[in-house]
Amino acid sequence: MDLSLDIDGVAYRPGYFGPAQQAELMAAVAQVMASAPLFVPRMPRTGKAFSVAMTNCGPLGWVSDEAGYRYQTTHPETGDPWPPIPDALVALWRAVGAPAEPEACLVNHYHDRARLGLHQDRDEIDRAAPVVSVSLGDTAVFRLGGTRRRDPTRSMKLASGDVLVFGGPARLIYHGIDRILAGTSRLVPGGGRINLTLRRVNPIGEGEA
Ligand code: MD6
Ligand code: FE
Repeated sequence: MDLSLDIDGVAYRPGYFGPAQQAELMAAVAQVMASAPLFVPRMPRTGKAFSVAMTNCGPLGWVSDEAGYRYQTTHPETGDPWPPIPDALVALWRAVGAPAEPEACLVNHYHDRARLGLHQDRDEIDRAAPVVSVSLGDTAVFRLGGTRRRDPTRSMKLASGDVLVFGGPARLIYHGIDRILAGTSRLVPGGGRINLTLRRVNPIGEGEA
């Protein structure tokens, strides 16, 4: 399936990964979570817990706590380096035609009542590369806005196997998760939804593994 960005910088490819590929991805992500356990990020300053639990794979991982948002090379609780990004996700990133290898893959886990407020992905220094997202498990109600917080938003559903890419003019659009439609999939052990987002953090040629 073609992954080139639409004119507005978004590529939405429902069902990009079929059921068998989703099961393989889920097994690879379970391995990631076994070596880098899910943790609960906290809001900068207030320390309020996110409703989403997360981990990372790749040379860098995104973390958030009282000290702020940042990318770092180690897990905040175990102190270990993040495990490698599963091959199928690196292949997806390459299929998008991104100019350099991915440096971070965020793994977000949503239980039934978890949500993620409207945000921009702007903690990366290199924003020339797109952000590539894969959804697994329960369907999410996703909110997609514009590059300004006050821009109108629309709602769409992200189901297991769907791929969403934000690049070019859409790289900094506001987006979030309104809610999870519990019980819509049986892919994730114990239920819920997992979202994987692949990113480039540093400009090409810097921080190269
Ligand atoms: C989620 N996704 O789907 C959250 N960010 O659970 C994101 O925050 C996201 O899907 C950047 C690009 C695509 C995304
Ligand atoms: Fe995001």
